[in-house]
Amino acid sequence: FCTLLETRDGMSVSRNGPGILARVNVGAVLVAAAVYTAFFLLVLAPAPRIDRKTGARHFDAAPMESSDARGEVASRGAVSDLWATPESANDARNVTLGRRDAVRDMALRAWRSYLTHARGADELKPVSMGRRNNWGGTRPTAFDAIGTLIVMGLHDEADEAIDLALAVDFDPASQGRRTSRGHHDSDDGSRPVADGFGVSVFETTIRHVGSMLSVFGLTNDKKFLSKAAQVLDFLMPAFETPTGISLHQVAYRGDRAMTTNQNWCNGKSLLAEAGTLQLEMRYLSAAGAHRKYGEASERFTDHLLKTLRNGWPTNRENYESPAAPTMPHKGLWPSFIDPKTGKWSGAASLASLSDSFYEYQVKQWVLFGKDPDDPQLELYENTVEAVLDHLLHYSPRTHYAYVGHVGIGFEPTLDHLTCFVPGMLTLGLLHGAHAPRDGRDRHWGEADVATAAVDLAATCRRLYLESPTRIGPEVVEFDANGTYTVTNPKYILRPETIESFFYLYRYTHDERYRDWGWDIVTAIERHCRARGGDGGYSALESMLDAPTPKQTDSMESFFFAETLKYAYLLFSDDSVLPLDEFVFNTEGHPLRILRPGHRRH
Ligand code: DMJ
Repeated sequence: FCTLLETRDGMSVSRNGPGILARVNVGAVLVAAAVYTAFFLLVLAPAPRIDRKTGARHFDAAPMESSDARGEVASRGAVSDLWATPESANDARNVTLGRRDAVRDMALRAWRSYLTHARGADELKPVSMGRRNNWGGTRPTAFDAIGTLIVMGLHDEADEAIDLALAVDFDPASQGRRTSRGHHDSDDGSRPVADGFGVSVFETTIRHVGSMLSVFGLTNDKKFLSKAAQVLDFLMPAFETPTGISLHQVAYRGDRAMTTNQNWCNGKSLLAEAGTLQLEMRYLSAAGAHRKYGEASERFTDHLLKTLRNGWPTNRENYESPAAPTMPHKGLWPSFIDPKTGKWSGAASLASLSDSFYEYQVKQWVLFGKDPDDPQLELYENTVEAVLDHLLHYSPRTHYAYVGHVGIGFEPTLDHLTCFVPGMLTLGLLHGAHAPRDGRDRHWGEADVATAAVDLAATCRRLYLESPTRIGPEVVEFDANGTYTVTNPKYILRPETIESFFYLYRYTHDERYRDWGWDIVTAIERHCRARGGDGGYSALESMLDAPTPKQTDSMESFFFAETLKYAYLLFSDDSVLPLDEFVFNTEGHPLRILRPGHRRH
């Protein structure tokens, strides 16, 4: 694989947009759009080669310029006015508003379908139009939908979502009363969490607590702060470990809490879980609740800093297997941590076991006042240096920029989850995290970081564009020729790509990000809108199976909290949830930056 330095030459970026992709003459495209589109969809859509032995599907990736040109044709070729090439600024604005309203309609239909078929359940089964209680009756769909419905101006719907959310009783003292109340499948009234159900500390913090903190910021109503504290009180037993590093889950038998890590983790906590609670818990304390939440979450940060002071990454004492530490790079943390000893183990990536931990470094720095001496800034700077040094690769010949995994060596794996990285870097740029500062010795500057963000986002875009359904894969592996193989073709309505387009649009105001986002929205509408359903959207078994990929009858709550919200914001003005007033948690819940007068933890 080419290194970053070898392949960076010739690529340029400016604050007004990337210069890496050739644009075609949109006027000419418009004339032939309908014909081209039919032709493109039927004839030119990239067909995977299928390996007869393994069944793996390989893509002979096209050079970047031509793939983008094909994308212009594809994105502008439909009959709907929403694809029309605007002739004036006024037309352009109408197209954008039309797209924004189309996303709002998607949200409204999906929410109504949830209410009709699964009101009060954890999730809607969008195809069979049934209900699924796979989250212990904690109603993540209701919690995750509230903020999106508010932002879209759907206030009656938001009020109903709020009622459903507030009715879930997380009070630890209530849990023992659950069986006598026979509540679990009832749709109305207050009800505790399902008996013995293992509630994920991470998921519940980012979805339920994040939602309540966000609605508190949007409404200034303190009952949402109290609810956030109630949910966290339910979770607090998970922090009772020798190091204070939290465990994966809490379950209540009666009112007795039991905590464990996941079986497959061999007693370890995950970086993405223990390290992605701080934004919410610190915020709750800073907004006026008890200090214990922020303090409990910061024991993890203290441990990070202690590890750094103890000579990490070169001091082998920090590793569980000192003979073979897998993590040689400062700023890239191993994925597992032992909550008893604090020792680290495992490889590093910005994918599933670690992702949001990195996202929360810069977000904590911004949310808690952008103090230049905040250790979160230093952690973030270390991470960005290490990512650009060691994880960011460009495929030879085809020039896909991607963030892989690193353990003993580099692994050329690209996960959809890592498509949040361009957005994270762009947020850092927007807030000046990469600006030159006295006393900082960093060898990657703003222009390098911007190039990385733009190039990574372009790869995420290409993975969508080059798929037969125009939906991006969950995981691909690159080979030495610059070709990639889709190793996990599922699509579970993930938001990361459109999320990054949102940040990049706010930073550059380059309309291409809106066009790219619109392509994703239309692909979701075409393939994920539940067949046989009445408005819900379904995950897909394989994004390779055009023209009718199998729908798996699942609609995760982050489709509301993130995918639809970021799409809506992409087509909204900067004044809607402005990025100098809000920081989005990893579930897309906007936390209002607290002003003086609010106590800070
Ligand atoms: C969301 O729950 C959050 O964004 C989390 O950080 C990662 N995974 C999903 C969305 O893909």
